[in-house]
Amino acid sequence: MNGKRILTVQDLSCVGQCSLTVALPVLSHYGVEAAILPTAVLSNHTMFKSWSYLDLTDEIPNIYKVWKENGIKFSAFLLGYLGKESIMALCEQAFDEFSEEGAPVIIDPAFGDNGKLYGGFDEKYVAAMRNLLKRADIILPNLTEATFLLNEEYKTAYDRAYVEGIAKKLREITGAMVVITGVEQDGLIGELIYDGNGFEYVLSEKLPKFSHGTGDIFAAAFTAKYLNGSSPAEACAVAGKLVYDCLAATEDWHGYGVQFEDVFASQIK
Ligand code: PXL
Repeated sequence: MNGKRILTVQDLSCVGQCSLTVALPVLSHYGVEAAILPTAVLSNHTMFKSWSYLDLTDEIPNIYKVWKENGIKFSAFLLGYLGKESIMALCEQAFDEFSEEGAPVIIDPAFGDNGKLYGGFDEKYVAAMRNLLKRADIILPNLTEATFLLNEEYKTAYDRAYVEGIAKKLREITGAMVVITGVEQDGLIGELIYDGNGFEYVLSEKLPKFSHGTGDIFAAAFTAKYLNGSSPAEACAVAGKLVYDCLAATEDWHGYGVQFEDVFASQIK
């Protein structure tokens, strides 16, 4: 294999840019070949008032059978919105059967934001994700997901000791490098990275804007940069800047995600 071929496992939401519809263009933009395993097909993401949902759990074993016949392997895995607990055992099977040697597993738990679970998720899903994260080399929870995973109180006003305590506990239960996203300090926003040694913050200006799908953009850009040799802090800085630029390029919240196309188009000389 020339470059890195990553398998990204996430839902395919037909409308409202998130998950695979952002992971694919972002991974490609940063030079990583992306293969996909769609976990479900939705009419649109779950922040619209209603959605249809086709769970693909039953199809995945058929896909795996043929991947095996064709000797397909991956040099990394990026997991996002999985949707159902039944997909998690299938992800573990993929790590066992389709990994090249040393292929890193990067998991964004992708089940909540702003102190709440996304529609359709419950404590059972969170518990299953807590278990799956033990297979990860790097985890990318936002602060909401981090607190649900630990059964801790979600706070919007906090100090360094609070987030560093959370990062430490997540490291204890998963053994992974912990990258907590959406961390706010002194009016800035960014990530706290904890690899079991020191704490590293990657912070920059916060825009007074919110859009769903930005976590998926962050995860894809972070992963591509990391796979291409950037340190976790460098990968966070690039991914954070991309999210900032995308939010800046997007009008107010409209349900359709951020306009990353404008950002990428403006970079083409
Ligand atoms: O961006 C996270 C996400 C991914 N997939 C689906 C979602 C959401 C957030 O709401 O609904 C289907």
